[in-house]
Amino acid sequence: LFFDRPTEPCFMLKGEEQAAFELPDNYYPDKYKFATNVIANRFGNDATRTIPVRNIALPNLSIPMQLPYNDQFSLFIPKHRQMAGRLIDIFMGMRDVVDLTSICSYCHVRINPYMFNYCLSVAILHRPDTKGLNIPTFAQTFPDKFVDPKFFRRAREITNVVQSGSRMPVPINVNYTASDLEPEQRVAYFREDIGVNLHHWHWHLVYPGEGDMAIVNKDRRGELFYYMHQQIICRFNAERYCNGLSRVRRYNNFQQPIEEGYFPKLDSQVASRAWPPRFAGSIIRDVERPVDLIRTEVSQLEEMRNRFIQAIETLSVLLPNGRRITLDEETGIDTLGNMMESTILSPNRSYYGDFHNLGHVFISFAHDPDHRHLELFGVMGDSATAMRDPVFYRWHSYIDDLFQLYKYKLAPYGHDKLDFPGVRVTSISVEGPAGNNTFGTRWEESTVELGRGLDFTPRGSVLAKFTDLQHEEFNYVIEVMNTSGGGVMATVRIFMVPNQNETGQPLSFDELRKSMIELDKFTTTLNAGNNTIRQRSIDSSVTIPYERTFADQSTRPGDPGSPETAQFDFCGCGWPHHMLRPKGTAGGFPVTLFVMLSNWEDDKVVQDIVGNCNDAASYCGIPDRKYPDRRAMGFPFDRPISVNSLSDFLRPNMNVSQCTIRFRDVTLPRQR
Ligand code: CUO
Repeated sequence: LFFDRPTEPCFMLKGEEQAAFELPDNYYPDKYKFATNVIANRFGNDATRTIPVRNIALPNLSIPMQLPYNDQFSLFIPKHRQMAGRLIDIFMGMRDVVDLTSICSYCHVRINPYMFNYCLSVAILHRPDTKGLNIPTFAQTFPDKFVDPKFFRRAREITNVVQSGSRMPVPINVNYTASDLEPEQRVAYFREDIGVNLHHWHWHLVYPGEGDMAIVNKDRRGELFYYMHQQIICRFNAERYCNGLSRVRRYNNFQQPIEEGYFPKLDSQVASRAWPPRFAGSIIRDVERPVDLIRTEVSQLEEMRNRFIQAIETLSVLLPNGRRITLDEETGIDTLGNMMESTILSPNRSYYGDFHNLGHVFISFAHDPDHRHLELFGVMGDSATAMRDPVFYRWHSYIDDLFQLYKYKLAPYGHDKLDFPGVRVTSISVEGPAGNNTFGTRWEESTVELGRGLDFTPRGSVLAKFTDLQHEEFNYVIEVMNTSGGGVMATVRIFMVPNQNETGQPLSFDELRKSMIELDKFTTTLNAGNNTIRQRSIDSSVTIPYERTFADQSTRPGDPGSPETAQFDFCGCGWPHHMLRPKGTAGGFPVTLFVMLSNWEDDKVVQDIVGNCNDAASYCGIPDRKYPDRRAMGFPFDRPISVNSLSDFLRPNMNVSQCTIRFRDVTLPRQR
């Protein structure tokens, strides 16, 4: 119930079970106290179940309560992160679920709803007694961060006029933020995809940078910050090539205007404000906003960048005590990831600063850096909305370039790392309804339940109908000859890369290597002799199925409360499966499919990985476990190597095939 209808008081909240909370008298906020009896009668009568709340000694909530109830909340703003860190600590510190419920019912009506939702989600993901609990999809709780506000007017109309059960789905506009005059609009289907934005929000939920060390300090989280965002840029560049756009230009000159404008056309239901736009040609300026406790200059951003580059050039990091640590091959990228983001794992935050987060802050306040117009931050200030804006990709391209500076410092992989003696991949191909070695894409129309995010409207289901990109499912078929003298375990690594840029020019090998999109990674046993490996696209280690992205309740397996159901609900982190590959073109967009088999003995991480959400590990890792591959993320393409072409790079345990992605401009309903 705490996730439903975020701004409705929890003593009147009723979900599927028609339940409401019965609060101790001192829990009612002042604005309702005069009418407590009336309210209790009014809503208590409707509920078939009331949940009594234990009257606990309330902890000091003054820090999280500094954020006004009706403001925006941003993980990129240091002060907001501190407030959230305190609230997470409070939620984590509750003795049991009853106390947690109690403090939540007190906070729900007082704490900023975005911050409350974030902190409670983090606590539920990490408390031993709540792991596996159902967290509704963020898009269901806060649909205002994902859809055109016109939807809400239609939804209010339909819920007031038509009984629940007879309501037709309300269409959500797509392609509504710009006209064809704006070239960036050609890739709006990617930037504004609900699943893509949900993935990004979930990733930052699973990998917070602030708060309890036990929550932040996850295996290789700094490296995963680098890799997951690097992959987003690869994917976005491939989409651009398919749409006749050049690769993203990195945003690296902070004195120059940002050419791209973005007008989000989103309304914040909590803040009752439209998200501010950024006009084309905006320049970031020094930010001084006492209200957000931020005072920072553009020159500081430049200084942080220079210090970061200096660390890479000397392969060493200055510690607060004046000593230096070396950036070694094994952990260097992980350290740099945490330094760059930054997180509390940064070895010296006061010196290297908070470069990436502050970039989001500067850009998101470009329209009102000193708060003179009392405006809130733009979409770049929120991990649930940042990917909508073209400048997100320009910023992260630059971030990625800085990480690549480090990768260029590393020695290329030699035969010892790349070869798998006795194993020869004789072919890789794709079979599916679109034809051999062809990926077929099209539009798909689906519905998602958004009723639980509609505050103060009549109860019941409200389905929203929306359209996104989809592909025909396919199989990879990999033929392998094993002459190593017996059975052997292998890791299969599958990547895709565009053959050409938007003008049809081939990519150089170094560009190609940095453009490799991971599609799947799995372990298999090779018998002696010939092997045929068939892998289904739906089983990708990168993606989660549509049902998990949108937590479509009608397809939940098992009984409520069963382990399968908990697993189904829990794991929203994962690239949305409907965006597995780029869109392609009507004429067929040429790509190279690459496969490598590596020796599992060199890759393995010995651990038990039964349990929740272990199927989208490539970009999200596995909860409470180590990243399940010992190699560097992106291996074997994470390091440069001086060869001229992909064919020069290939070893016997690798192979490629030439494929095409063919897009049909039709919209089909989603098949369950
Ligand atoms: Cu995910 Cu910049 O980190 O957005």
